Amino acid sequence: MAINNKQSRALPIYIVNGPNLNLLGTREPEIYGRATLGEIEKLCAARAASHGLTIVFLQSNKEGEMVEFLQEARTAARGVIINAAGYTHTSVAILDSLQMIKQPVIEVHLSNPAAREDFRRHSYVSRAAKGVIAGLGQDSYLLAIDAIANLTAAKPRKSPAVKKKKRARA
Ligand code: CA2
Repeated sequence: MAINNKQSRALPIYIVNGPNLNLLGTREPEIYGRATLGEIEKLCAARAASHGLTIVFLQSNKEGEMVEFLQEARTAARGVIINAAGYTHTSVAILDSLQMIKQPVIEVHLSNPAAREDFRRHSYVSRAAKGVIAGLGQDSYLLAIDAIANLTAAKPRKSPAVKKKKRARA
C-alpha cells in the first residue's frame, strides 16, 4: 500500500550499505577513511536526531537481503540513503527495488567513484536517485540525511487570510 507525504513524516530514514562496507576502518583508509561503519551509524543517528528523526541502518553482503530491506522501505521509510558499494555498478535487481520507492532516494559514496577506475563511472543506483553525494567520506551520509530532512519537511500551511489576500490582489 502506498503511503502519503503526511504519513511518511513520522517514519525513519532507511540507510542501506552494501558488500564489504562492514570492513571499513580496517583497510584502505586513504580511500575510505578511518571511521568504522559502526561509528558512521552513530554519527548518522545523531544527525537524524538533530532533525527530530530516526534511522534504520543495515549493512549486508547479500544482494537479496538488500532487496528485501528496500521492499520494506516502500511502506516503512521516510526516505532511503543507499551506498550499494560494488552492487552500485552491477545490480539491476537493486535498481528495480529502488524504482518501486516513491519517497526520496539519495545515493552516497565515501570515495568519488567518478575519479577512480572506468568501471566505477556507471551507477545503476543513480537512475533511481533524487541526488548523489560522493567523495566526502562519512560526511556524504550526513549531508544525505540533511537532504532527506529538507525534502520531506512539513510545508507550512497558508492561512485562509493569506490565501484570500493573494486572490484579492490577482
Ligand atoms: O566509495 C564508496 O562508498 C563505494 O561505494 C565503495 C565500494 C566501491 O565498490 C564503490 O565503487 C564506491 C567498495 C566498498 C568496499 O569496502 C571496503 C571496506 C574496507 C576496506 C576496503 C573496502
